[in-house]
Amino acid sequence: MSPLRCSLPVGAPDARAGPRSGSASLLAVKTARNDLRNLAIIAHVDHGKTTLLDGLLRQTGAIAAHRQVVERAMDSEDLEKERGITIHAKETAVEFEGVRLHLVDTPGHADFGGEVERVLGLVDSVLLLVDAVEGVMPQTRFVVSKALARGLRPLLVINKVDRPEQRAHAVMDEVFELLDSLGASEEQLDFPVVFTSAKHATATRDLEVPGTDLRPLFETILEHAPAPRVDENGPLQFQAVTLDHDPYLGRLVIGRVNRGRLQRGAHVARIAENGESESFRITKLLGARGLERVELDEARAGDLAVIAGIDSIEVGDTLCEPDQLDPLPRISVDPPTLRVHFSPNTSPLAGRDGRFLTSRQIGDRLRRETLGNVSIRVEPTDAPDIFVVAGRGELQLAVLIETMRREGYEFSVSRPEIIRRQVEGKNCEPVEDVVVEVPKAYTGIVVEKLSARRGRLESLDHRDGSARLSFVAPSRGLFGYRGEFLSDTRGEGVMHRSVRGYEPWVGDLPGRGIGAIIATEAGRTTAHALFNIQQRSLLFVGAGLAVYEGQIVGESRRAGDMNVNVIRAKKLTNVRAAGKDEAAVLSPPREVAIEWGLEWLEEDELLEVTPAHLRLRKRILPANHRKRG
Ligand SMILES: Nc1nc2c(ncn2[C@@H]2O[C@H](COP(=O)(O)OP(=O)(O)OP(=O)(O)O)[C@@H](O)[C@H]2O)c(=O)[nH]1
Ligand SMILES: [Mg+2]
Repeated sequence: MSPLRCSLPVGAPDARAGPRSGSASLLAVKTARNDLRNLAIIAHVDHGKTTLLDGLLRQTGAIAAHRQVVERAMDSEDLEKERGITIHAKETAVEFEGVRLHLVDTPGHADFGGEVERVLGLVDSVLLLVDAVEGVMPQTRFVVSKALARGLRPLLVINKVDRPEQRAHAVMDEVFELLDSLGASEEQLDFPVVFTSAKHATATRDLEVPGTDLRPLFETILEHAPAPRVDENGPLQFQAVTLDHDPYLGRLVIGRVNRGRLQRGAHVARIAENGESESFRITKLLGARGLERVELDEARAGDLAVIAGIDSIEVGDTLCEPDQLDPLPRISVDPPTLRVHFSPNTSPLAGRDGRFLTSRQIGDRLRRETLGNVSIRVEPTDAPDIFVVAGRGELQLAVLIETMRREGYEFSVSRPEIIRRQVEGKNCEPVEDVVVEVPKAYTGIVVEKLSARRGRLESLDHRDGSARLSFVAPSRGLFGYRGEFLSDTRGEGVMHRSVRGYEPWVGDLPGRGIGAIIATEAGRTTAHALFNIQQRSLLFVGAGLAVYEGQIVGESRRAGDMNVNVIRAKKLTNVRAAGKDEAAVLSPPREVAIEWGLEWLEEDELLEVTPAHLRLRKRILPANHRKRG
């Protein structure tokens, strides 16, 4: 066993602590904006960040008390509502006793970690939320390491204390240990603690005294979150951190005034990534107030502000006065760990429901994505119609794929592959913290499967009837495991993953192990043909569906691909005894979903994406060509 790590932890301290430096500020007089606090809410997925914001908005009247129950009001995007998770960081502002609090909600899922990293540049402290039952989880570690690297002091919020199984005091210790292990300073270790039930919108500083509203949390923020210390009178410096879109105002650029004042009507210069600058006039300036945005005449240093109507500003750009160019360092986030290839859809069913099909349209759309999404990278390849798209995980790529298909794009996506890096001269690959919670009886199977995938068991705790296992495993070894895990644990297991860093490449790992069932002819599937095949396989298609030669219609129960005719009709002589019965006993097919499909694919296969369909296929469609290949 060699726990040796060519350690490049994801949370390695960032020498560039925050984008709030800048040469001209050396002589500046900084004063505290006591009327303002800027905070990000950070946590592992589902620990209750967005729900807590509902409570804060409601208590300050930003969500009217009489309004119907809104749940997770800040999760305003369609995909966020559908999946019940936050995907993009968003800011809001509430007033409490004359102080304006800018609060930035962040996603807790590891794949969207880049969103957390970039918005930490907007704030002066963080509310670290930890679930009173789950405690410290992999993404807690990630977000804490990023906050510490920026010198931010967390305010600890232990949430969900209404749950009967809560173990808030033990969780406090876990957080202390985490901070300590990540090298927190004395000041950072001396964090204040508030216990909340975001669901009931209550907070208390003393668990023995139940909370009645969120006032104790507001008070803790005013007491412990530092006011921005800024130079309000120096020359303007504003950095664009995120983008948004408003149906009326168009593209919105959200950022922080680092120095000076940003005024409506002012002429400013934008400094782009290549160092070039261009001037324009600020025509629309806004600020968040609750769930709305209001027009402003001026935003002062320390304020988070929104600029509308200027299409050229990109994330990371600095706005300055035209005669005082002083760009802030660009925003840097951890590099992507995973890449896939996007290419035009070449299946025989291509172009039936999409509007944007060409490699040029796909390439343009992907490049547009990178302008707003700092953790996605797009590169051309030697082949003119294939693009490499690199990101932080299958879910992040799946969200991009789903967004594009809803916009009318068609394309194919290859199997994800991990991105290796040279670390200290060694060939390394991304490894992840994997925390698994399962009923005790399933401990054995989980250890067996993850060990085969080169996971290292780091700890095993029993709590009541369940076991909590922590592994470190190569990202590569985890492809395709989620589905297996859910079936191994009869749907009762929970698994959390978060990239931890890089370790030496562990060599080849076993592939999928099961074969694909491949259609040999184009046509419509018949119940009769499928019925015969389903004995030996798990089908991905139902009866009466258009298929083509080379399309993957199911998964075999054993290794090795199998070519089958799925459009075969029943012999005429048997017609009377036929079809209906077979259709009735066809098991429902497994629906092809994006993340699952990406994990399922082998190298010689593709996921075909259209607005209306997701299909799996062989890269080479004719069976006889494949054999020879
Ligand atoms: N019992 C209980 N459940 C809560 C509490 N706060 C949040 N929840 C539930 O936890 C789930 C996740 O809540 P969210 O607010 O979406 O969590 P989040 O941290 O914003 O999640 P991501 O943005 O996806 O990382 C929801 O089902 C909430 O209803 C709480 O205080 N008590
Ligand atoms: Mg959320």
